[in-house]
Amino acid sequence: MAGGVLLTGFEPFGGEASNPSWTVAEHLHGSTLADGAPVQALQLPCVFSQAWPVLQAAIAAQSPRLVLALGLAGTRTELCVERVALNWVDARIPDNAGAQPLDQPIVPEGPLAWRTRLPVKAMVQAMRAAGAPASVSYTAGTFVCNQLLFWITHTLEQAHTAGQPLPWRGGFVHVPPLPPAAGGVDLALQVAAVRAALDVAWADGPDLAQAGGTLD
Ligand code: PCA
Repeated sequence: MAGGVLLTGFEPFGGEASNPSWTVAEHLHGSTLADGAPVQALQLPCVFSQAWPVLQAAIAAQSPRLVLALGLAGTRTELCVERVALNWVDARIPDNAGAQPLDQPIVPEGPLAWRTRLPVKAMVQAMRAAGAPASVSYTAGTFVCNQLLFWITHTLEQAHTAGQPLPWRGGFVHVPPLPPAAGGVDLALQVAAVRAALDVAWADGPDLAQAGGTLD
């Protein structure tokens, strides 16, 4: 599995019975990308103190070349490729261990935000080509998902700042609910979209130089 793709999803949280982010990741477990790279799926606890340590241990054990974390954004209606992670936590609800950190940095000495180096616009284009609604997002929220993306990007940017080659590449995609939830996107479509985005991320080409962003 060394050199492959590590695709994570989260366990259910907030009293829900399931989490589509894990359902999608699970469907891709054991598959291979267009150029043959194996995909390994891993479920992460929705716990502030555990999500990154569990992912870190899997990275150490599996030495993936690409890490893509998925999480549910229950009120979104598109797959959202996250561009930035904020160095900030403000939990609206307790995590699965009952922790509810309010208004605090994740890494007190760190920068306010990091960006992912994955080609987010090209990934969105691939998702749309697969027939799924998708867009670039500029906020991953202030809960466990944002914290995980912050640790992913913080780790990579520290290597970059130290002049080291990146040990792996990583990013985050928020998925919408599944039907029949309002705004739900079909499981097959979500799976196809994530797979298409993985192919693009794996290829490691330049991002699309096209207009994007938001004005609101
Ligand atoms: N979504 C939450 C945490 C776990 C998940 O799937 C979030 O967006 O932070």
